[in-house]
Amino acid sequence: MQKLMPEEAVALIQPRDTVGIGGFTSAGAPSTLGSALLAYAQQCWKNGRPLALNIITGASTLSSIDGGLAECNGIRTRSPYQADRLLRQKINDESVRFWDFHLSDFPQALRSGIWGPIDFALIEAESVDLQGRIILTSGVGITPTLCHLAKKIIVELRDDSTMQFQGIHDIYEVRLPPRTLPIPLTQVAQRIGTEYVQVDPHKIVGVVQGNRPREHAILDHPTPESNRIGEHILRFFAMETHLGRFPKTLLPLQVGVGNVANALMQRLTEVDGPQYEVYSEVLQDAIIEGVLSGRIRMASGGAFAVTKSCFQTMRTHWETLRVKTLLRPQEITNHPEIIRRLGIIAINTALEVDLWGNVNSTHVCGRQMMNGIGGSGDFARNAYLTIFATPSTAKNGAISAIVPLCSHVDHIDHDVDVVVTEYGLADLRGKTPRERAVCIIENCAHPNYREALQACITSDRAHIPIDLSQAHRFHLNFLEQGKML
Ligand code: 0RQ
Repeated sequence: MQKLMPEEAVALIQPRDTVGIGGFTSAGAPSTLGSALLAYAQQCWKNGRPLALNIITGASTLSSIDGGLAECNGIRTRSPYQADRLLRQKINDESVRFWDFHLSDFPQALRSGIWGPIDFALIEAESVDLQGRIILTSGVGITPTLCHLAKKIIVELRDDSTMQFQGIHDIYEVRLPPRTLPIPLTQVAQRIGTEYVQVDPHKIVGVVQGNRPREHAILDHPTPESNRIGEHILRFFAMETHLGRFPKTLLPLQVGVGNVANALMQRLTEVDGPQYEVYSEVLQDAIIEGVLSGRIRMASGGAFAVTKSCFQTMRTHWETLRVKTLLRPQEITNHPEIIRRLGIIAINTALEVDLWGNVNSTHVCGRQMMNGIGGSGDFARNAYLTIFATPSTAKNGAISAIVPLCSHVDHIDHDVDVVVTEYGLADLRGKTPRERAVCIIENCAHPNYREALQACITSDRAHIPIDLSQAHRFHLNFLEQGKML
């Protein structure tokens, strides 16, 4: 296999190529190749020949790719998810084409050919042998699918003597219909695949030595609001267990991305209680802490999306972690069949929730893309119990997260069981739309917005008794005056 310098490797890429980046978030993404690709894209831009690539990933990726390439017209099309401020701006001014996609479904979409040929896969690996067996690192995402579909593969080798990833992965690929088979995963800790990704070694056109520092997640400290949200969920879990609707050991938990989700998980892990399991998309800091404290028996995810300090902790306790954690492709971490079979309790974060239980996770005021639906839809539709959490207001109270009618809907009322803010928890199960609205206003809305929300419910007889003339009043106020009331 040919050894290349990073700049030689990325110079193989041509304008308008479709390039897949391995890993999931920045975990397991090839940071040395990312920096070299950015320098190459900047040069192309200066020469009046922007790269304008079609970039596909598992989820969000390196800032050199999403933010960096976006700045120098290096991205023409992007899918399935991103979380970068600058790229978000380009998507919203329509200079980057963005296809927002359920993460579990994205590998199948690639296999189906809808994206056309994939020219390059850029991946990070711990090792690759002459038979084409690749051991990945801290994130999997769509890497196995990319490796199978891409015409050419460039591997960035990152061998870390204090943290050997071999053995942590469970690589299993789903076939295209009509050859699809049941996925034989019935337990969180079960292995159904291989430790490595098998590729045709002839497709590996270059191997680069990784020398750039890893990019790590940045998380804020828990806020009083997120702690209170955690308390409400804990009380709810205790009650459901007392009523015999949850087993004493809970059901496997999935917890979404971001600050609120991490803070919630931290709260769940701090308090005493039985051991439980995690079957999630990303393993953030609080999950690693839970595994190390013994509260979490087993954690299965797609990536270690952790902060720098947590990564250091992982190094110290790697021998414990390597037997209590597993990394799988996103097609498996988020697969509807498995989520339904394992009976996952899914906790995700919303931008806004309406009085009827619909949830908007993606579009501010129904127009401006935030990040994308990610895996939230995979879990929300198929979980045993679906919880959406959000602080009751955003932007110093100018925005209410509880609105009369969502300005965009990602998760429909039928998929949402519980809504929770720092004020309380609304259990929507078995309630009519009118009962739901009252329950959400009384338990979740910020007191400053309760009266205005109440005024949006009409006394006219209707299954969904919304006053349509008020449906988007909050959003229109925000667009006109910068505040919802
Ligand atoms: O803005 O960044 O300018 O301060 O949105 O809000 O409260 O910090 O919340 O980091 O948890 O993200 C839904 C975006 C929440 C995320 C969302 C503004 C707010 C702030 C961030 P600033 P917070 P979080 C997969 C799980 C979709 C994908 C998903 C997300 C910024 O969770 O992208 O769920 N979810 N994947 O001020 C305008 C509103 C707002 C608002 C908040 N109503 N209007 N702005 N903000 N509410 C499954 C897994 O297993 C991982």
